[in-house]
Amino acid sequence: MAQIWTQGSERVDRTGVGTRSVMGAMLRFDLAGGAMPLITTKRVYWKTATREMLWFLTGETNIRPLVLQGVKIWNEWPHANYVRQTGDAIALEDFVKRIADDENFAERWGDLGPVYGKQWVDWPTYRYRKDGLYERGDGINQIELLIESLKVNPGSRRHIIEGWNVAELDRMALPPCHKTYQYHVDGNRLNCVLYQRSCDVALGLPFNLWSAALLQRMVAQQVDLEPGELVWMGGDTHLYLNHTDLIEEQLAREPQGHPRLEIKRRPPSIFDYRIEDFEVHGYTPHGALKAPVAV
Ligand code: DHF
Ligand code: TMP
Repeated sequence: MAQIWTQGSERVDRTGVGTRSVMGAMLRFDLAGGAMPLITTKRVYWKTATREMLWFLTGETNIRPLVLQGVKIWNEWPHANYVRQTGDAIALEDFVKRIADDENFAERWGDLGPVYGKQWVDWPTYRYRKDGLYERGDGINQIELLIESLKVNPGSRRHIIEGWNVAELDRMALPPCHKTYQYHVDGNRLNCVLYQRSCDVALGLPFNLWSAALLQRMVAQQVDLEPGELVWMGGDTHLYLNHTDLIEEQLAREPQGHPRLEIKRRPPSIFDYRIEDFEVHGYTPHGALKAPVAV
């Protein structure tokens, strides 16, 4: 944060808010012993991030299941889309209430398009027919294939989950930010590199780090490996100019404590984890800090 804030170059971004940004950044975390990259200089809602990760793994792309759990982090984008398309300037809270109360409305207006969940567990394929036309083939479950390849061929350099489906980007509310996860078996340890093309360091990154480590822990548990290193790599790594108060407050605070994640059960598959399976120990963060999200 300090490096971006003092040395980043100012640029106009898609949202019009403006950022200070560096291109190319790396963070490394050792997850041995259950350690987690859970930020302590502000309270991070790790259960919210966990619910989002479990939602990705269901293949769901509609915000309704999140809304029904009180998770608000994806609400702005379907709302903005609704307002743009209908011209109805409904308030965000009223829109979200309708998503919760009206299943048909949610089906029409709550979907983010083929984002993470869809690409991870049901990447679309096409089959060419003899007449030269093509039809839908079976979707590819990248998560299931990852677990299989880690078990059968641990030494592989192809353990990848990819969100960047070029053919479908134009139908996504937001093209994937945490777009590529690559896993790597080193002895009995499972390492991971995450490539994030675009990173909102104040709001997005705390969630992204937690979630990447969480997924790594779940995958490791499923293939009977110990958690290894998480290497995070950022493309455009930025701070929004309207996050100044949060940034200065966070930079004035000292990190405190060493949070650890306990997974209380070994579910039968990667798709069977529930929120109750996760418990965090030793998390004594500084207070929460609010900042507006750039839409
Ligand atoms: N757009 C932008 N500009 N930045 C993002 O981080 C971002 N993240 C997305 C979608 N689009 C985005 C999905 N993930 C929050 C955290 C993660 C997230 C979206 C939003 C967020 O607002 N966090 C607040 C509130 C948390 C809460 O209400 O539970 C936080 O203080 O962490
Ligand atoms: P962009 O598509 O123009 O790059 O805008 C996406 C913004 O959302 C950008 O600020 C990065 C941020 N973001 C994250 O940092 N983490 C996430 O997980 C998501 C979905 C978005």
